[in-house]
Amino acid sequence: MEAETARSLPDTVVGRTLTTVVATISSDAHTWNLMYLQLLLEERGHRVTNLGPCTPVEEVIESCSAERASLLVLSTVNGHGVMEAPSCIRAIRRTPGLAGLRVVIGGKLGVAGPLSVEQAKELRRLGYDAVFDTPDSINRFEEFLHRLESAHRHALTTRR
Ligand code: B12
Repeated sequence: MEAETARSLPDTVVGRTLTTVVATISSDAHTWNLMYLQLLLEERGHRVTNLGPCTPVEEVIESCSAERASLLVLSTVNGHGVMEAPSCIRAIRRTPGLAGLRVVIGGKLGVAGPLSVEQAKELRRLGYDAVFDTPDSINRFEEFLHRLESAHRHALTTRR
């Protein structure tokens, strides 16, 4: 019965489990940030595909489409994020089938500390659902996840 219900959903939701992809931008070679996020998501019971460092945007798109992911978590710390993030989200939002994908980005996006309010706002305008690059980013991300998990649980129970 549970499997039937899950198959009829538009995304891969089983109970409160989200199907997630963790990736970075194509220039970024840092890996422990990705491992950290993978473990955080797995500890909350979510499925994670970690694409590793220097991820080409084409691979991110391919993986999110193939996995029918609900959430893409982009992490970048090398300081190039602020430059690469716009083209990345434009390519994702242009892709048929990924309109409903939640996409967040975080880490150390620039080289001068956290982004300005305007820079973060511009990234959200381009299509990111949230931008996390302040010292309290993990707490804010967990609050975001909590809201997303509740919304998915609600969607599942109302479709039964
Ligand atoms: C190890 C390291 C490297 C290693 C990486 C090896 C590897 N396999 O990962 C090597 C030597 C390859 C490297 C290279 C470079 N690095 Co480096 N590196 C580091 C270092 C020392 C530690 C990074 C780390 O592993 N941290 C542990 C993880 C768990 O923490 P984290 O990355 O900070 O992530 C946390 C948060 O940022 C946040 N977070 C991250 N992503 C996301 C995403 C979301 C959604 C959320 C909610 C939160 C979040 O949560 C994580 C847990 O708290 C940092 C300095 C430091 N102490 O942080 C510099 C640092 C990241 N590197 C830096 C730089 C500049 C470089 C180089 C450009 C240096 C150079 N001139 O060549 C290159 C870039 C290479 C490339 N192509 O990307 C700078 C970035 C500057 C900036 N953004 O302002 C840093 C901050 C050093 C510094 N103070 O200048 N680096």
